[in-house]
Amino acid sequence: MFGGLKEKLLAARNRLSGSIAAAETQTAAPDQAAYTPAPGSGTNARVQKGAPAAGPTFVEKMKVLITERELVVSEKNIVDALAELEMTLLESDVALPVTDAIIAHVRTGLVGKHRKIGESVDALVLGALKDALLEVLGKGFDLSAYIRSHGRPVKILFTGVNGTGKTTTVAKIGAYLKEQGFTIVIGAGDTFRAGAIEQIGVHAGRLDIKIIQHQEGADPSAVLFDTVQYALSHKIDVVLADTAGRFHNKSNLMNQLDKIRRVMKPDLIVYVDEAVAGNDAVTRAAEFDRAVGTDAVVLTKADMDSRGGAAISIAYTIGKPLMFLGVGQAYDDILPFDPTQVVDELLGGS
Ligand SMILES: Nc1nc2c(ncn2[C@@H]2O[C@H](COP(=O)(O)OP(=O)(O)O)[C@@H](O)[C@H]2O)c(=O)[nH]1
Ligand SMILES: [Mg+2]
Repeated sequence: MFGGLKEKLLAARNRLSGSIAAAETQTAAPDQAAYTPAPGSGTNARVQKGAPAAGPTFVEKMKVLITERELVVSEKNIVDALAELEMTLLESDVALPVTDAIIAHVRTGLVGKHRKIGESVDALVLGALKDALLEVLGKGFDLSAYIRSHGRPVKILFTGVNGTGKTTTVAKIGAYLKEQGFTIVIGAGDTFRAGAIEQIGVHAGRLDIKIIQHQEGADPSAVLFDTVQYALSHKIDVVLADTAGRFHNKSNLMNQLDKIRRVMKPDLIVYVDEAVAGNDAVTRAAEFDRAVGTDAVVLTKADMDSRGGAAISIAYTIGKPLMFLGVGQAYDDILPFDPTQVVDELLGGS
C-alpha cells in the first residue's frame, strides 16, 4: 500500500534535509572557524600527542551550542525543496487544497526553527512532514466505539457509485462487527439488478448474518424499512444497508437515496469509493455529501493504489473522517483507518 508515494516522500524528505544541512554548513563554517583553538593551545596539543579523543572543553561545547542555536531555517533555504514536495504530492493525486495545506504546514514547521540540541536535520524535517500529514488526515472514526455508545439498532447506510466495493464493504464490516460480538442484519437495498440481491445474499450466507431481501426492482426504501423493523423486533445491534450505485441516472439515484434516508433514518451515512480513483473519488465524495450527507468514508482497493492521493485527501477535502481502508477481496481485508499508522507507513516511522 502507498508504495509509490512512500518512495517519493522519502526523496522529498532527503531533499529538504539536504537543503537545510547545506544552509547550516554555510552559516556555521565561519563561526566555527572562529572557535578553533589557536595552534599550540591545550586541545591541539592533546590531539597532536595522539591521546584518546578527549571531549571538547566546556567553553567549546557552549560555543557549539550557541552556534547551533543560531542556525535558524529560513524560507529561502527550503523554497526549492518545498516546490519539489508540492510536485510530488500533486503527481500522487493529492488534491490541490490538501497539497497547499501540507506545504503550508511543512513551511511553518521548518521556517524560523532551529534544531534542538542533538537533533538531526532529518529528524526536524521528519517531524514537520509527520505533523503536516497528521493535520490533513484527521482523526479517523472508531466504528465499534460509536456503536457501543449509541442506542440500538445503529443504522448504517452505505452510499457510492457502482463497482467501487460497497457490497463487499458491507460484508467486510458485517464480519468485522460480528467478530466484535455485535449482532447484525443486512438490508439488500440494491434492488436494481437481481444479481446484486444474490451477491449480498451469498456474502450474508457465508458470514451467517441475517439478511432482508425483496425482489428485483422493489423499492429499496421498503426493503430497508423492513430491515430496521426486523432489527427492532429482534433487538439486533446494527443494521447495514447496502444500496445501488446507479439508478437510471444520477439525479434519480440521489432522489432514491434521499428517500431511503427519510424512511430508514440512518444514524450514519458511510460513503464508499475506491482509492484507485484518486481525485475522482474525492470529487464524487463531495458530490454525495452535498446530495445526501456523509458521516464517514471507506476507501476500498487501497491494496491496488500506490499513489495514495485519495486516502490523503478525502478527509480534509470533504471534512469527514476516513473510517476504513479496504485492502483486498477477503472478508478480513479491511483496516480501521489509523492516521498515526498511515503516517508511520508513509514516512518510515523512524
Ligand atoms: N482488490 C480489492 N478489490 C476489492 C476491494 N473491495 C471490493 N473489491 C472488488 O471490487 C469489485 C466490486 O465490488 P462490489 O462490492 O460489488 O462493488 P459495488 O458495486 O460498489 O457494490 C468486486 O470484484 C470486489 O471483489 C478491495 O478492498 N480490494
Ligand atoms: Mg453492490
